[in-house]
Amino acid sequence: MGDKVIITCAVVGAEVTREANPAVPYTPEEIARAAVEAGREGAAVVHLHARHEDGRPSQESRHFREIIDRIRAAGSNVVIQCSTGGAVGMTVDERLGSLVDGAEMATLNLGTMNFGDEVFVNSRPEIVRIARRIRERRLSAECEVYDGGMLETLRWLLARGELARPYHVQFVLGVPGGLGGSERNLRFLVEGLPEAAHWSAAGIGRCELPVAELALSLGGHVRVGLEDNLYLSRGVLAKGNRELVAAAARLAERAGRPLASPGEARSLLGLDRVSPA
Ligand code: KMH
Ligand code: ZN
Repeated sequence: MGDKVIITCAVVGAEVTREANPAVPYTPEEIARAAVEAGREGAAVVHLHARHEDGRPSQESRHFREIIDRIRAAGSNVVIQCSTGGAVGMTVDERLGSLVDGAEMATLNLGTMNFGDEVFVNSRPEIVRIARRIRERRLSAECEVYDGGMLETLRWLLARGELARPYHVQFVLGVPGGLGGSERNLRFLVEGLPEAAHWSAAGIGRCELPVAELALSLGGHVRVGLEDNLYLSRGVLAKGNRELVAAAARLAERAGRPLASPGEARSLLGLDRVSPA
């Protein structure tokens, strides 16, 4: 048996719409239900964004509070990770609205990049500001890496003492404007980590499951979910996040990697060791 694998489910994100897949959750109730179902299928961590009723992205604290309360009220123990990436065009102040009580991890996006036809802005001073807030809130950072240069920013943050350990790294491959989801790219990124760290990989669009399979074979963890990909297979829409998590769980079984429970994920990721600000 290989090492335990943490499956993260990115249940909604900021970009995907119900027009593209009717299973995309919008309301706090729908997002919480999707997170709970993902947990039942084997996800140990849920990566959360929020939406307004009409589907527009929201980083409002009240939405995140309601989602987390509903997840816990349903008896789910999944690790809660809140996005500080939000949506393209939001200010950093808006984006930080997600860091409410009950969050355990928060994302830290490590650079500015083309994000489809838009620009996702994360200047170095903004990254430092978000990293400091994550630390003040005693959360564990998940560093989102979309391109090779972002590993240099990771190294820079560590050298300046701006990134608290333990942190986690998520390689997000396949965003138009970032590195594509190939084996060569994932190996290049893993080999470029500045120090030993837990890492996971997420493939956008049709490379979601191939990237998951690759990450499993390289000893990494895995992220799937409707934020990243709307299809279960070519031309077949996923009926929900649970189907994508179940597909990742099958790949893990085939790779001989048992699934980490939320409790096991907390200790693997050192969430119980997050140092005070
Ligand atoms: N919505 C993207 C622009 C994160 O969650 O931290 C950024 C994103 C990353 O989804
Ligand atoms: Zn996200």
